[in-house]
Amino acid sequence: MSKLTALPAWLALQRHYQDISPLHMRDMFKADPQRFSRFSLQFEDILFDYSKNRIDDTTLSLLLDLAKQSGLAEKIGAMYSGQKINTTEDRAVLHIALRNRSNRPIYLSGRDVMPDVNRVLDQMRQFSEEVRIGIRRGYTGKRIRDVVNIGIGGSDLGPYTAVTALTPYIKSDFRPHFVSNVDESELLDTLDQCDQETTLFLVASKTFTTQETMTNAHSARQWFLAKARDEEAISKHFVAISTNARLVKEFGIDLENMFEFWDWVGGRYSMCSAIGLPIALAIGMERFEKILEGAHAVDEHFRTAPFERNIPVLMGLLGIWYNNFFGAESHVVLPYDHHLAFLPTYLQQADMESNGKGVDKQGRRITDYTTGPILWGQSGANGQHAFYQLIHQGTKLIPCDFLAGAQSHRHLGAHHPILMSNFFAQPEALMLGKTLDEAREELRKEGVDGERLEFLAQAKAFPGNRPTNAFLYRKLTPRTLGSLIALYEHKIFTQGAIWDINCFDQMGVELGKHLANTIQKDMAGDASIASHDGSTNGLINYYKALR
Ligand code: G6Q
Repeated sequence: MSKLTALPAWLALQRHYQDISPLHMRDMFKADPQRFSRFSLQFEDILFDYSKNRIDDTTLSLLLDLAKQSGLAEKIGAMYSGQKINTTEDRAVLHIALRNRSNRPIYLSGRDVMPDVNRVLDQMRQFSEEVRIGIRRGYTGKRIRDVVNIGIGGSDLGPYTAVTALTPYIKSDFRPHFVSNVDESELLDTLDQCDQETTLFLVASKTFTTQETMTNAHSARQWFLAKARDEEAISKHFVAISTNARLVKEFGIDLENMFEFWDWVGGRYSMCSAIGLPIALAIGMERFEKILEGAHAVDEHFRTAPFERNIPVLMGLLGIWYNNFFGAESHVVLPYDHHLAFLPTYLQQADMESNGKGVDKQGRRITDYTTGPILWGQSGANGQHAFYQLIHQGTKLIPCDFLAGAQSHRHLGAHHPILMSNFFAQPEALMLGKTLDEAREELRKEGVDGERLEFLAQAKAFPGNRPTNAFLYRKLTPRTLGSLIALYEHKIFTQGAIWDINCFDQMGVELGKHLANTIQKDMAGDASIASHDGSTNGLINYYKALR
């Protein structure tokens, strides 16, 4: 038995689950008119309503006991004080330093990291302003119009999500692009829209060794030189965002044009580092700093708020309640805010790469509890016309997060109120459901009776009692975006701390990379391959015949 499942709070939660699981939230709301005010919290203008969860006061107090007994407070302290909590890679985890607007010293091995953080922020400010106002121009003197970020995973998803989320703040004569996939279609489709004289490439790679990114960067360089015909011009059109100065130099990028970050910034936690340069270019450095401010405010909340009023802690605990006691396997994120359409994809990496682990921090295989959920989602209302059926009436329990802004950036007739009516209706429907009697009554009114009525009533009844969280904020501003991202980051941390796993490595992505390198060699020539398993040999040989 693991240490976690032997904790008194864990055992008490197992027993408590037997009491809670037969209860319906419909009845809990009827019995307690104060349920919403007791189970909701506000952080700045973000309202977090968690009252539509299958919990009561005892559940919460047992979950909070679990947090305490798992040493969550000490683990938060260890992260904020620069301890090397990423033990497999022997690294500290200090994305909180990237947005430490208080400038309070944060020490890593006795050295304050803040001067380095501030130096790179200054460099980003100067560069992005010079590009935006046209001081820094292309090799023929024309203004930069297209910025192409070449990066993948953590060096792509964060800035892409932020730039998409903050579309209303982008200068109209500025076009951001993101190329991540090694499939040439993505790079070529992007380059078709660009002109060498007015395009700036940001090669974003922490290691500067990633195969996809380096392949795309070399092809972009060739495309650029085909017109510019002068290697000197590269410095005006290529910059690097990396921790690896040696390889940046070897690529031919002047170190003056390198934006540094550090090994204590995990790829999927790097949006607030120099990896955010495309965001600063798109919306301006001042607004980029608003993202940092929003994230910092949540970092302080996570660090200082008592657990019972700590939103990321509660988000994490609620997830654990469903994941480990109800057996829920997935978690869905549903933004009713079109500009956040990419958030579920971003969170997929943040959550699944962090908490998709099967070994605990002592290096033991985890056998008696489950870790990170499958995270998925899509913007509302689109999902309603696609997969919500399964959430409402399927046999699986899928906890949901709904997010929406009370105000939209642009206005058109009744569009936004209609969107919001759906944002309110779906969690209500998921919670209330529709009883068999209600379904029968509706059918009777429609003139259906007898066996047909009973048959249809079964299909039309909804069990309800499906848990949802709602996040309602004023408007999707840079600050709000920063706060939302940090809330989820710390939720992930909370869960990883309780599951006793390392959220900050990603060994699981290595095996495929390694095999791809071997296979690339096997793909040369037409000779038939026999060195892999039967299926892989068969596929490679069929590919050789078709290509
Ligand atoms: C994120 C992962 C991974 C990484 C990419 C890109 O946490 O480590 O998604 O960001 O593999 O790596 P580079 O930035 O080194 O190219």
